[in-house]
Amino acid sequence: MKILLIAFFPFIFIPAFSQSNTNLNLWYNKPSGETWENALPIGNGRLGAMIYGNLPTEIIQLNEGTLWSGRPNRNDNQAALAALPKIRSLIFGGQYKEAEDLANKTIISKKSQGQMFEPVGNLNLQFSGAENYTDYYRSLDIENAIEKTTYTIGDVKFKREALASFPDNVIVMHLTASKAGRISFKAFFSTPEPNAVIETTVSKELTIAGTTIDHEGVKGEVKYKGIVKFKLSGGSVIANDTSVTVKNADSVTLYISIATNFINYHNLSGNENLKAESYLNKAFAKSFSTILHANIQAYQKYFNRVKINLGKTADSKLPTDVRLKNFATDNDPGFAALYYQYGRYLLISSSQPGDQPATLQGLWNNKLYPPWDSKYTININTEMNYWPAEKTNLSEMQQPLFDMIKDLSITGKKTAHDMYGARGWMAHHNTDIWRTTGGVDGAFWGIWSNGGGWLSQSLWEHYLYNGDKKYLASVYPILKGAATFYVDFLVEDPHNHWLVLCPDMSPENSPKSHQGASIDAGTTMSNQIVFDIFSKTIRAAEVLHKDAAFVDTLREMRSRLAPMQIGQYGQLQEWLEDLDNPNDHHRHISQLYGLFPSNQISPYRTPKLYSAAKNTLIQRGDVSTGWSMAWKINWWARMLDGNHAYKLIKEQLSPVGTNEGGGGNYNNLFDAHPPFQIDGNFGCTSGITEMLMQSDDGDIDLIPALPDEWATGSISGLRAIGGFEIVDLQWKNAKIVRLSIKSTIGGNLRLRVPNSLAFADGSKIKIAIGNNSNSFYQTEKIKDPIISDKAKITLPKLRKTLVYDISTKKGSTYNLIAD
Ligand code: FUC
Repeated sequence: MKILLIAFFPFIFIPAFSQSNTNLNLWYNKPSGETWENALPIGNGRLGAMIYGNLPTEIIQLNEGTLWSGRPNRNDNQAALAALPKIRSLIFGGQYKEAEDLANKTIISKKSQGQMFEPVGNLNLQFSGAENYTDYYRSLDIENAIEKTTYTIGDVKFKREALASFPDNVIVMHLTASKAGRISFKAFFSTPEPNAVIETTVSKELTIAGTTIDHEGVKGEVKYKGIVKFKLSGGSVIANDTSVTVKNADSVTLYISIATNFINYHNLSGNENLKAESYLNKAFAKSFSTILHANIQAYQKYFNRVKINLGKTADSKLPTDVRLKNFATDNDPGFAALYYQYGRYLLISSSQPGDQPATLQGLWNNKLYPPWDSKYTININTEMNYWPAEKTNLSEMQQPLFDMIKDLSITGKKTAHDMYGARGWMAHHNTDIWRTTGGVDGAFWGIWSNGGGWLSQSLWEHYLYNGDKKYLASVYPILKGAATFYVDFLVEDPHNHWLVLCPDMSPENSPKSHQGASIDAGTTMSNQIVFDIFSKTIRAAEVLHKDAAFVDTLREMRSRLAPMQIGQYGQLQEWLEDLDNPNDHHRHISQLYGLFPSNQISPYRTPKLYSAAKNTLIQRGDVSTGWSMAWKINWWARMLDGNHAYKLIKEQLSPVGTNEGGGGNYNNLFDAHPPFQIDGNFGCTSGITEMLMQSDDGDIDLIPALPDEWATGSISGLRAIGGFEIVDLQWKNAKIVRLSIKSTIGGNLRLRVPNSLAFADGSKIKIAIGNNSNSFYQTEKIKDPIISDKAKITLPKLRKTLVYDISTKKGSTYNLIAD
């Protein structure tokens, strides 16, 4: 029969993934206790909760994405424009300290330094007689987006299940027991919010309501309302003043609804009471099982698009906290795959269309004064949050980011105008729910004008993945606005006559020669960002047949930008002058923006710069804060060095506190700066993708950076630019054995692979020649670097690859096998 099947259906592709999505559980055999970072996150984009799984008192820590301190406000400093000529001349004259002092007075905001993402509080469930329990287990099943806690007391087995429903807009917890009448608890709220009022209603609901706090001179005006309603089978429910008591129930479902008066960044006229009630009433009519099944379906629509299998070892049977401890020494490829998918779970859970983008902590914060306000740091952190979105097939999750960029293009227009006398729009290095765009935190950090230039590139990236010209036309004005700001803000540097930003800085680093100041002109990252936003705007205008004169201006100005430079230590210079210290281990390596996420530095097109980027990576070292290590995984993947990328994954996936110098993970696999910052989670998911597939350098490069540990594996569902989808990729001993790619737009498919492939019917594939004709794969010409006489540059020795061209039709799938 086998022979017969092979004879008649030689080209059937059997999906290899039936085995791969097992074990997508974070699980533990002890409760969270006091530690928030032990609790497990659930979220539906707007509502977030951390489930502690505690006994005798369960804690459900609650968040709502629009619950922020403050009210609509702006934080520009109107003194900037008048001071600009003086600041510029101080910088060009080398008087950095004086320039920074003046910038502190005139550019840095004297108002809000950004508002804070706030918690609602904790819903506590105090179970009577639950001090002594056995058989304890809690888990977060990221394949089904559900948290479960189970335990036994005496002869009764108890179970709690919690989810944040995408379609039903509520958080639900379902409590069951193996014997009737055994569920009894008291439910009550506790909260750090000082203005909260906690009550019960005649319908025996428990409510929390209030207005958020004032912060840095901005009055708190976000009103919120939370309602918990209890559905019992058996038993009774009694409402006291500020608590609800459930007695002797067979099962209980808690429906938790929260809403605020927030409509958008300039409108707080919503009715939090009506919204919270309406979500609640609609959901309460449904059973837990109806809500559960609808939720799994809604969630899996996104989650199931990508499946990954990197292999499995005995460690996969261990609790998650133990796997985390062992990861540095054990071979546990399944743990890396779990962490990878957890990143996708977290993005789906914290960034849904119509809601707010993922903050520094995604959607999860329990503090009234969270680290860095749990807002948006846009000189790396927010961008990193969205790196996995397109390539791991979660394109829709970018929508909240796109909405924020659109808002910023409006608020940031006034900032560009008032502070810099420029057209277009800009943002400094932070923003918040009010879309503030002023400079904050002091000149050392805040004199950075690339928030708009960097963020808006994701609008172009989205087009590269979907090829939708109507969409491109709708976002083109935002791209154009970001480019226009630079057209007006760039100035000629008097020494080299390049066009540079001034004032400028390289995120949060300073060269020794600047007496502690970071302020400068024409830093490498800024030059790269301006180059990219100009190039992308030019290409967008060309696709849309628009703005020929503006395109000419951008081309002309782009040609006058400073080239990248290789300094005396063979490093890619961070600043216009050769000021890098080879012993500097600063967490930001902003000049490597050009290597990733940008594609200006390439092993094939710019080998000298590529080699310099490698020297910089080595000089800066590996261990650092969480997000910095996550960025390094992406960089080493671009270096085509899978083993070095894997070393960083090991360093990142270690218990917090293990590495001297920072980073690590908490038991719930929240990435640690420390403290918790979610960018590291997302950055790692992006990095692992880059190890398996890259599509930014003129082709689709498959398994470009495999570590030895992942010599055999498979992945399905990744997206590449030009609308290609990796339907199935399987490799063995670091060679591709099967590959199936769907073309959703058509056009030339250029593949770079480690071994020779043929079509599944045995026919040959054309070896690629010349430029890739696919318009989505065009790369920009990069100026030759200026190289210091002292620099030693060793050109890279690249692995051998084969490059193929397949001309594809929209909607067709191409099946390839090892030849
Ligand atoms: C930037 C980084 C810090 C931190 C903060 C939220 O300022 O330099 O390390 O991640 O953002």
